[in-house]
Amino acid sequence: MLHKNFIAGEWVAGDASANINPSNVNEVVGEYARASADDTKNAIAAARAALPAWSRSPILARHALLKKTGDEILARKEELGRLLAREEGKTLPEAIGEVARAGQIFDFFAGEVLRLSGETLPSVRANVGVEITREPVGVVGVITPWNFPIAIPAWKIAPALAYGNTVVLKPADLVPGSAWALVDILHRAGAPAGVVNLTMGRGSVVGQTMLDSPDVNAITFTGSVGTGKRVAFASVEHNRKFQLEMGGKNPFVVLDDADLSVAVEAAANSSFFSTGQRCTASSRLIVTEGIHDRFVAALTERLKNLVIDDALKSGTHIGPVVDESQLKQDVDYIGIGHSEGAKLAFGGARLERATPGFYLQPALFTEATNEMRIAREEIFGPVAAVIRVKDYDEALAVANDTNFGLSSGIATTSLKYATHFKRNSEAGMVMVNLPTAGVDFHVPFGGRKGSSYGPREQGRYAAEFYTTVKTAYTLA
Ligand code: UN1
Repeated sequence: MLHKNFIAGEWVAGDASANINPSNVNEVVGEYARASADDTKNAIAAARAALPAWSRSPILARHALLKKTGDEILARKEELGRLLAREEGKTLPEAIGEVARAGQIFDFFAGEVLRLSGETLPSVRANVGVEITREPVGVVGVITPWNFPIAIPAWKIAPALAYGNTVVLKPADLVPGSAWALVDILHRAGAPAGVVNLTMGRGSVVGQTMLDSPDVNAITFTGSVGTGKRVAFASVEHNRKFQLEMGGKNPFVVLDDADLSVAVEAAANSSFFSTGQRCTASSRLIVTEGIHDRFVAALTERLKNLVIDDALKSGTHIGPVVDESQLKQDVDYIGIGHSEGAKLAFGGARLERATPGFYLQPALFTEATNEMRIAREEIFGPVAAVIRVKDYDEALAVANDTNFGLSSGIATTSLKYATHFKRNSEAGMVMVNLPTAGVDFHVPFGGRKGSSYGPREQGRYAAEFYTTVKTAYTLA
């Protein structure tokens, strides 16, 4: 069966592309239609046509749609988790967790619909009142990456709909399956025709058509720095609102006074779980010299015990890399680390498993410096570098010496250092004795510097992006 695009309330066929399982490249997860530029234009026109009614729809209609969608996602989390693990390669427990997160996000925004509010206040002029309300932005283009095939579409679409916008979703070409399932659920949960549209396919066709359209009022994007810049330039041209979540080069600091097992667990999770394919992953482990050798020895032991195998196999800790070109990038960076003089303390080899897939051993470098490319450029794979520092002050300076600023972490038992780090780390999200990745769904998400642009996503802060403020004055 061909999984079609969804435009103006209809399933629309297109050129088929095979969705391949990275744990077993002989297995086709499904056939998915690629949208053309015309399909994308039709989807944008449908979203525009649906906007007046949806933006004024009763809050109970919006609440019901989001609630029903969240309920179905949660009820089907095992099955949708399997689909997600098969198309993306994260382990089944990670995938089920991601699906649950998507369901909870819809649930959260179903609640937010019932709490929409504004402000009324007196004017500085006599007998004049002021009302401040939030209105939808309009047609929102949603462009999502391959590494969170359902959670990221959910955390963009749920607030978009809650605040009365209509949507055109372009999921990453590598993982259309979870996005298709999500749109199918929204459709059956009662989304009126045109309110949610799905255009799968290539960035150069679907994404570019969205960027060029004067009818797209806002674009929310998660992905690479390069594509993010293109979204930004095109959006400025059209006076369009945009929000970007891009790369990270997130530091995880380990101080002499850290609880070693807490530090090792958080570092292993930050750097290697989900195959290191998270923008919140930590690829720089900044370790003070008193604990350095013990930390490296314990982390290496931990890595030896990790099972890298088929994402669906029980007992697998780390699934495959998502595809051939990402694998090549990871392996290239391991070569670059070598040639820059870092020492490969563990891993980095390609692995053979029962099925042909993109299996890579986690790679841990030591003796790295913060100037090396492996410490400055986002790799987006299971590759991390330990940087040895003298003390906390140097650790903080190295942690902040990066073009990125998404998340950061510190392992310490000192309240003084934990407090200082929370205040002085130049990142949007700071974790104490916790992994840099793996965030809650009800609080703001986002970074600073080269990582992000525009308002935060998720939680109540999502309203900043998905609404525009109106100030109305009335003479009494
Ligand atoms: C997480 O760490 O829980 O693309 C979420 C990404 C991020 C999401 C990370 N936008 O990896």
